[in-house]
Amino acid sequence: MRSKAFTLWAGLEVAALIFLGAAMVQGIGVKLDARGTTVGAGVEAAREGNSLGNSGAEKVRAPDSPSQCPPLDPPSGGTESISSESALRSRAHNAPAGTTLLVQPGTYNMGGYIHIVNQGVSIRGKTGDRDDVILDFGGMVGGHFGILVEADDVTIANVTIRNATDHGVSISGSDRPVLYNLHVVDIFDQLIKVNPNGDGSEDGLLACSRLEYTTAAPNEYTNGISAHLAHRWTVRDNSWRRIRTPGNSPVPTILFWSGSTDTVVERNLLIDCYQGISFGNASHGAGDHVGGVVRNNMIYASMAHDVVIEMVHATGWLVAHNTALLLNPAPGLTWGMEARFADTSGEFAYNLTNMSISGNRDGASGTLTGNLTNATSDWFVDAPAGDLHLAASVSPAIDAAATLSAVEDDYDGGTRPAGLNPDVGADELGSPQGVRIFVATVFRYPLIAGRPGLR
Ligand SMILES: [Ca+2]
Ligand SMILES: [Ca+2]
Ligand SMILES: [Ca+2]
Repeated sequence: MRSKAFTLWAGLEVAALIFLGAAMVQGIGVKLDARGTTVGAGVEAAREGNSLGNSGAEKVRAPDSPSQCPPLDPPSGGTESISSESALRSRAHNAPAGTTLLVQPGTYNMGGYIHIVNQGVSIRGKTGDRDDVILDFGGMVGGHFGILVEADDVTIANVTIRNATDHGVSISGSDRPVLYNLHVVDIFDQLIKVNPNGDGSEDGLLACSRLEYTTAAPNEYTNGISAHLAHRWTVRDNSWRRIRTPGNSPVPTILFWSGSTDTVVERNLLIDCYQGISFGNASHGAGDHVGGVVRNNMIYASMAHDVVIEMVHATGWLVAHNTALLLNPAPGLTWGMEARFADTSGEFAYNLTNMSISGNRDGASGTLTGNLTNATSDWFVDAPAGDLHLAASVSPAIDAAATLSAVEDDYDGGTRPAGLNPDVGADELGSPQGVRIFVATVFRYPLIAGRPGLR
């Protein structure tokens, strides 16, 4: 059932698609930003001084940790046990619709890409621990493409995907994909890609996953996820690390564009990514993204960075209750979040950060409500480790927000408000850890009834 608001927005979506038409270039995920900010020598120094390595020693509590992400429900259809890479590729391509392949623990040195073409054929690590099943595609350079999904209702879960060329997982306009409890690391191009085939990809979920480069992409072309023509996708409870290029090209970590609509990006942790969350892109035109919400994300950057939340050729968005501590901005950059271009409108509300928020870059109409932009590292529990939970007694942020109907919980899944009012930023201090929502029938959209533009 669609609300009146949704129907109106659907009309805009159609207009956006018509507008995009020939301008949309499939497969291009890199941001072509006119700002031209570049950063040189400071990067390596920042890396060397960076305490956030790739080991398990990180102190920060990641949103994708097993303690915070419940296991999926058991497969509903038939299952097959898989214990070789040849069987995995063969059965992924040939198993009957609805089959779940349960992959036994081990490291699988893939001899080619995994190609799913039958509806509902899914791949799950058998144990539920993504570290137990490693799909190694042979190298960012000279290896194989990862997993290509050309069927609806496909789940990929509980595995590590590494060392692939092109993409770790590519969704060809297929609907209802579930990407869950994955570790995706060191992929030549976008780690996750959604291509604008047919009517696009509807109701996708990327959750409870860790996505990263060990150091950086091998060239200047990557994103964490680049999604074209994606509708009602949710990206939540993931951690993202070092999504960046050797030359610091302005590549967003989480990018939804090319006529995408009603994206939800929430409770993600971004550490040392060059850019963060983007709806729309400067290389496109009006209507690049419609609707959506960016809420309760934590973004920490000690390495060189550009803006970390940007709304570009995008309308009807809400960017609320995000926390961003940004310590190494590109030369000349004085703001960390922006709305850009005259065809862009939406609201920044109750974000907590240490850099300015530009609501009107290049004529944009981004309203600013109750944001705090003077945070310092000592406002947070352990900023050097990327833990941006509020330290006790950070008086400017505590209880300083008004209630937004679109933000009922916090970064931890705790209920807002604790105390008199909601706190500014992603953390509600003193709110108990919530149980993350994963009811099978509604998990793709664990949403709050009545939010404009969402169903
Ligand atoms: Ca579709
Ligand atoms: Ca409060
Ligand atoms: Ca909290």
